[in-house]
Amino acid sequence: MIFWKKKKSASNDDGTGNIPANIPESLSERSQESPSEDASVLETPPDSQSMAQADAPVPEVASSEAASTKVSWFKRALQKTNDLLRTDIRDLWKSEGELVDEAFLSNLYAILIRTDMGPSMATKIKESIHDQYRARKVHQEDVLRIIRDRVAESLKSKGGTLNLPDTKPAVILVVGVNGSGKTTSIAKIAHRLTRQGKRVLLAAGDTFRAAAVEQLRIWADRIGCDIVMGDQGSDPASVAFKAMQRAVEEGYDVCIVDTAGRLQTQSHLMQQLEKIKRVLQKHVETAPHEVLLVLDATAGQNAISQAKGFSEAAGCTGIVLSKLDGTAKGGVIIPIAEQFGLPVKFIGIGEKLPDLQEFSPDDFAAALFS
Ligand SMILES: Nc1nc2c(ncn2[C@@H]2O[C@H](COP(=O)(O)OP(=O)(O)O)[C@@H](O)[C@H]2O)c(=O)[nH]1
Ligand SMILES: [Mg+2]
Repeated sequence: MIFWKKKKSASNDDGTGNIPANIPESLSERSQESPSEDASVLETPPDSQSMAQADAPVPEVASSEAASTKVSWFKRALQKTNDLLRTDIRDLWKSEGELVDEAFLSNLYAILIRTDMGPSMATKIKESIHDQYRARKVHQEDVLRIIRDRVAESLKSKGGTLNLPDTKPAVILVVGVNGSGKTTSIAKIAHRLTRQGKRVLLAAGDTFRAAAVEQLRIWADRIGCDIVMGDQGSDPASVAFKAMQRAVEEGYDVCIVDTAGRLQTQSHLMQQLEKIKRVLQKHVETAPHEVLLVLDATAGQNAISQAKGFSEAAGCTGIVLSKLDGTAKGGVIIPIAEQFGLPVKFIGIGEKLPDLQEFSPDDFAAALFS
């Protein structure tokens, strides 16, 4: 078992000179003296080489915008969806006011479905427009307003913040399928909490792949928080145990536990998750205080719906919807919020540390259909 302390310098070099896939860029040339104060370091995205190896999208957003207002933040997140909607909806109007007939309504329905908002929401919107404007002419702004209102209404009370106790340590367990964005989201959450003045300890519970541990270690180093790691292939529950022991003894505010990707059908891995939870509870009876399910917004509605059983089996308490920047189907958050019955705690819109925001239904609806 290795206890990782923040080092003054570190390198990704694995001896071969290769940068492992899927991890933030090398820290070898960066000063780690006071990383949490150096925004430019914290906001630097992973380098293009590791990104290409990971076959993931390169972030398109400028980090300087990260501090802008929440609505514009959501606009960035939903830019692709917003572009699609605006172009397609605009195309419905051949003249200033368009007659609301069957053809118009079914064209509008088809556009809404393309955002992945799901048939139930799209039907509600279609019916609202039908009821209010049947056989009359409707303007584009009125349609957008109705869409926005219905979406905001259905998402109301579907947002939520982290529900952490005042007692130390608060424990967050992060679960989901492979590649959904667990480790990156952990880094973003740890960064957020660290900036709020909390002492955060990470537990590298994905012991299957050495690169997964290394990925989290580099993030920890960059954020300036501590990490507990096990050897590759070691029992993730033992990593969780050591991390919790340390978190309690050394008075950390928050302990965040990373896990390997798993599916509900992999019963041994589901049992392993149960074991991790039991171990956490040995130290803090009420732990884990949050079990966050990370869902990849680009995975498509079916893949996401399949995670419902997993969410129930794993006792999830909230959702992190990652990679909203990479999809024109940002409407997917609507069926997610409806089907899972869980609050959407955060949405992710990029690979950098500030690219995470608490989910706000009103801001989201405003940004999606502005
Ligand atoms: N564009 C984008 N990429 C993301 C986001 N979150 C994670 N990723 C990328 O998705 C890939 C998988 O993420 P990772 O955190 O390793 O997933 P894990 O296997 O669930 O731990 C990596 O290349 C990340 O950089 C996001 O919000 N936006
Ligand atoms: Mg991971």
